[in-house]
Amino acid sequence: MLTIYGDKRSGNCLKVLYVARHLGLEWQWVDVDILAGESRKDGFLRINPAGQIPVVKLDDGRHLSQSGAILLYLARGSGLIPDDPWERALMHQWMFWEQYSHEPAIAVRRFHKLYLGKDEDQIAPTLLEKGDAALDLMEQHIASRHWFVGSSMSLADVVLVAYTRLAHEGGFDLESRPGLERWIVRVEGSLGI
Ligand SMILES: N[C@@H](CCC(=O)N[C@@H](CS)C(=O)NCC(=O)O)C(=O)O
Repeated sequence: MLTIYGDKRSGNCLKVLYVARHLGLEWQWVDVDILAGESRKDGFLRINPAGQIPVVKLDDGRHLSQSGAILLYLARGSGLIPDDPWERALMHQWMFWEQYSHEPAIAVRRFHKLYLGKDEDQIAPTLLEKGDAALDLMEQHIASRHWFVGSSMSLADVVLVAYTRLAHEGGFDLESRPGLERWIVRVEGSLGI
């Protein structure tokens, strides 16, 4: 059975849960409280020296971290990864973009507001600018499409939806982005969330 170490408020951890459920894997969840410093304790650092969640433990005892690496491993051979090399490359393109240009603004702003309870004036304004730019780029891409890549849901949709569907908790406006709102409902429906 797969063991997922995570926090159910974390989009990066939820990505793993969404895919495990979608693929019908057997899994168990172990809560890790990052605010209490649990991911930085010796026991946890032995399974991920980077001190971060999510981490999964495989049946044979091996551990894997980084949500993108975990998803690519779990979803190997499934319909979530396109067979076509070009579409697969486009999926990777969106996954890498999410980690560098989306999550560091949208998830981090949400973390400041939701986890740390900061007021607007205590949060760097660049996070809002960068997050809005990411959401605008997504809206432009998805407005005329059903899925980010190709003709069915892929890991690109899964990683992008995780924090986009929670972006309002970071103070981002989704109502002015109707293509994104329609896509979120579509992906949530397919993932059963
Ligand atoms: N790129 C990593 C990011 C992991 C990450 O930032 N995890 C956060 C929770 S969402 C964490 O563990 N923070 C605690 C810490 O860094 O001490 C991934 O996608 O898995």
